[in-house]
Amino acid sequence: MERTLGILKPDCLRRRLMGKVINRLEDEGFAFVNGMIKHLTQKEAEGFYYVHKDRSFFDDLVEFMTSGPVFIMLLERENAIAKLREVIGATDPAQAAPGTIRREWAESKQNNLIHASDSLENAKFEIKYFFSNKSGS
Ligand code: FUP
Repeated sequence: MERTLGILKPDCLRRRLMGKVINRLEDEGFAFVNGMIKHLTQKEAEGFYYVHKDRSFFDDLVEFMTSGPVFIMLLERENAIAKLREVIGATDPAQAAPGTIRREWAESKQNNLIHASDSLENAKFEIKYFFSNKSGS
């Protein structure tokens, strides 16, 4: 079994889409190992998206990610990292494959509802970032 980190972003909570997205994740075979609702501080959002710090969209991304609470999910499934990426779809909802979460419900490249770790290395970093070692990674 593999673990990955997902985040339901502020737009997902504001639009009351958590239930729909969680339902979809469970239908895809993901088990919830841990989860928390958290309003990220600027420091937490900046640290989480550190790899993007030099990108033009970084400041807007941090502002958006701190604009309201998020739901941080520790998820488990076989091949969880790749499967979650597949289920959420491409960053830009307009480019995402039909049936993916972002294509179905997301509004824009920035307001794209959900984050998912994109590699084993990043999943380890991201799980530790929010859940430390208490819940295992
Ligand atoms: P993803 O892994 O699909 O979430 O996408 P990236 O890691 O490339 O980008 C992280 C977040 O930055 C995206 F979810 C949304 C935001 N972003 C923009 O706002 N504009 C862009 O052009 C690219 C990314």
